[in-house]
Amino acid sequence: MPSCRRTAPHASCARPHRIAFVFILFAALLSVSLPAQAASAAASGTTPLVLNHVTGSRALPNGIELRSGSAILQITALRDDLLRLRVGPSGTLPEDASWAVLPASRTTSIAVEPDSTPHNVGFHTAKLHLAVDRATLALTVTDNDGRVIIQTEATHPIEYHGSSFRFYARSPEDEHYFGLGDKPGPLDRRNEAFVNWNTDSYGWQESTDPIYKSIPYFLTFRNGISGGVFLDNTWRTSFDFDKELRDTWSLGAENGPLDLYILYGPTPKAVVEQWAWLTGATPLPPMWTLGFQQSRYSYYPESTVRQIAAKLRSERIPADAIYLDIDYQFKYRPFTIDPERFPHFSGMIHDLLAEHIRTVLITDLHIARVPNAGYKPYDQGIAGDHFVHNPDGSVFTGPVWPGPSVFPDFTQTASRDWWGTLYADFVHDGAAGFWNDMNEPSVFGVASKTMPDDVQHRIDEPGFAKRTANHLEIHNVFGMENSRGTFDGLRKLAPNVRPFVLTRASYAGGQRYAATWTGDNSSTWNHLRQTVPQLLNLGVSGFALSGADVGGFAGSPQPELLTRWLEIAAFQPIDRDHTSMGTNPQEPWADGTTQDLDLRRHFIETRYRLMPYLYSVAEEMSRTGLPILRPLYLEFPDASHDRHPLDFNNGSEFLLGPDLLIAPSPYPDLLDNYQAVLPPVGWYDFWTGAPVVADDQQKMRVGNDNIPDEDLQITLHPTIDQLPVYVRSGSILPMQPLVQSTMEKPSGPLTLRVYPPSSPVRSLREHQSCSGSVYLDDGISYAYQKGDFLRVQFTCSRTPQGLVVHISPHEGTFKPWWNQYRIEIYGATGLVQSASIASGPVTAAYDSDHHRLTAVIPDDGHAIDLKIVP
Ligand code: NBV
Repeated sequence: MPSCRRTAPHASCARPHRIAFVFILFAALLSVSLPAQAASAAASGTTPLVLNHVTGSRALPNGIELRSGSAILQITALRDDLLRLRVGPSGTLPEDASWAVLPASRTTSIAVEPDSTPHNVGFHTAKLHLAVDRATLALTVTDNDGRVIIQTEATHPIEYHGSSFRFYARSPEDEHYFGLGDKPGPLDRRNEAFVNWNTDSYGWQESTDPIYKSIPYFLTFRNGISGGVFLDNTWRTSFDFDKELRDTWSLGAENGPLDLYILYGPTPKAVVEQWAWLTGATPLPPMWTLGFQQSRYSYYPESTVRQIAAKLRSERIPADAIYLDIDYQFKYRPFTIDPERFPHFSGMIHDLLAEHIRTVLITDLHIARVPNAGYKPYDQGIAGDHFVHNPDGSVFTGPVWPGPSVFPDFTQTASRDWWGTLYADFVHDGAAGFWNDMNEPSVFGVASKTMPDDVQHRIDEPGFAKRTANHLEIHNVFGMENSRGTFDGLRKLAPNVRPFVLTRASYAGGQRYAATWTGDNSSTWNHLRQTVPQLLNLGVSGFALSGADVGGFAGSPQPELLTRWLEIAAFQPIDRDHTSMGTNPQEPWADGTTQDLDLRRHFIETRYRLMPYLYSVAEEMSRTGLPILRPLYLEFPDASHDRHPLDFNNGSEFLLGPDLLIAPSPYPDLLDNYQAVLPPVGWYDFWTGAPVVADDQQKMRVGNDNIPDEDLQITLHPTIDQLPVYVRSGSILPMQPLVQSTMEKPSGPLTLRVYPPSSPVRSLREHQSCSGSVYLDDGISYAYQKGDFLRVQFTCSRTPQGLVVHISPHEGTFKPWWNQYRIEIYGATGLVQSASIASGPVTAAYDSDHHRLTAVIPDDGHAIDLKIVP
């Protein structure tokens, strides 16, 4: 019997030859889950529509149009490396509109060269070849080297069952799949099946699916070569990777368009950058969001919030933000303040700001249905007809935190715009960020946990036909459009301030509006472990700025768990300690020994010392879409001997930006030794500065097929006071003196940690180089877009005389906080003969404990070279 474990029953459970018994066995389930037409097709025994031959074809300037019986298919090239397939089963193509894809990208296309043989019809671009088998409609996309990027299943590539459809493709046994957002489970999606239906999933576990987000997009990886597949369909969609059918992946939807984008790398990085081209990159966040954030459900009254802020400072835990959860509100009504709990709301926010702590407010989307109570969001929303309707035209009401509630119709531009105005008072009060929770949308008291399927949403949006859609179509984009309304509203209210919005639910492309977190995880070791694959998959799915509740939301962590979690999260994009109502205190000083507190502080301090690097990585993210947290395969696609993706230990290792590798134990609660894999480029220990296993490094070379995987492994012994962190040799890492908040100006030089390639400075004879850069701006405004930023590039190169560190002149007008560089050259084995800059010799000190030479040189904005003669 076909298995659809983890998935709601969907059309993929039924191949044509299995349909009869599937219908009998799952009749009850199907009638619940399939859309009306499909269910009635099932009931009446309607034959599925299988698109399996070409009955006509027509070349288009940018692609090809095919007929298969009653169906029309259009395959076009948006770019040389990006194709789009649209299918209309009854002869009309679906509406050309998208919530996810940027209009400018969706409407771009390039000219293609038609290809036709007696067997195939298709076209090619400069990078890709499409061939469609006339006899079977099997589609094959290959690159110029003949490597298959995607190949549909040969006999039944596409099937319709009423309005539901399924698309089947071949899954070679060495192909791997990543993405689909933060769905729990292993990093590699192979052998799993998933459903996309945004769901409030308090207490989710490793096997729970679906959870909060729907990102119907995945990245393929085979032999170091990557592609990407995006099903732009907002209905309930499902993906199966080799689970139902061996050697097959499939995707489908219960309704809506078959609108598929096929991306081609060939590197995984190129795929990630294409995904950002298609759906947008995460915008540059305010710098404070990269600081440590303290939250709980809920800090109140006001005195408690002040105490937490004061304690962060007195315990010298660097921090940038405090979150106020739903209890700050009057009767849980969004956009209100409980006057008894928070008598001096704005004053409190400003007092916290004076302590360099910003306030983030939760603003759920459910508006309390309280007519004639002077509640502006309800009164205005009703007056403007901004709420979602029932089929009979009345306003839909469902219970959530404030009791009976109504829901803004976020698919109408005017209603989103109105929603955005609700933030005016809070912005005026000085709140710095906003948190959109419960936006799946979550509705209490019903088994579905959400709105009824037949609730009516009005689509009134540029690029879309104006129409009414039922909830099944809009559900998965509701949260994204909620966060979009928030983001756009904040842009209007404070045009020169970068908004920070944190959303729980979203859809593909939602990274344009909000950062995200993984919802209500639990305070268990397994959930700590889950954070890494979740955040990595979110990152390649576009959500490059994300976090998991540090310490876990449900339950209370043991002291060691909280310590470990704070250690690991210090290297993750959003570092927010958050917990549920009724749990034990979970701030860094909670429970544990003095050693625990010291360690927790130390790791948060390390994050702040790394802020120049972290912010520079965030800036790269905003230009390219590359995530802050990176899977090893992204940076090292061909590092393993057989070019499988480096997801060793099921993705427990991760990179922070391109240069830092963090290798926590795959089982962080165990004391056993464990193996970590280091891609073969040479590494330094971040903490001690020592080159890693120097002897072995000589064997390590990227892409050397002769290197068995064991040569990339190191054995680590876990202890609570150590988290293995390595720096890629050949990198230059900018770091800063310790501060207690990103609002505090660091005092002293900018440190540049120079990690020369391979062996120690003294013995090096090779001409090899290293590089890095730093990006800085005011951290909060858009002035950087007008040139008020700073970028400096650093390189090091080995010359016959020694080593030269070259620093480029400042680019941009922003004046940094430093006027000196402290250059630390790692891998040194002793004092050097001389160190000099153009104006003369400089002092270089040797520190054997850290295997480094240090020299401090001035920075006046011009280029400067530091020459070291060993
Ligand atoms: O607003 C309360 C919580 C919030 O703390 C949490 O982060 C969200 O994921 N919220 C869910 C609603 C209630 C959860 C039990």
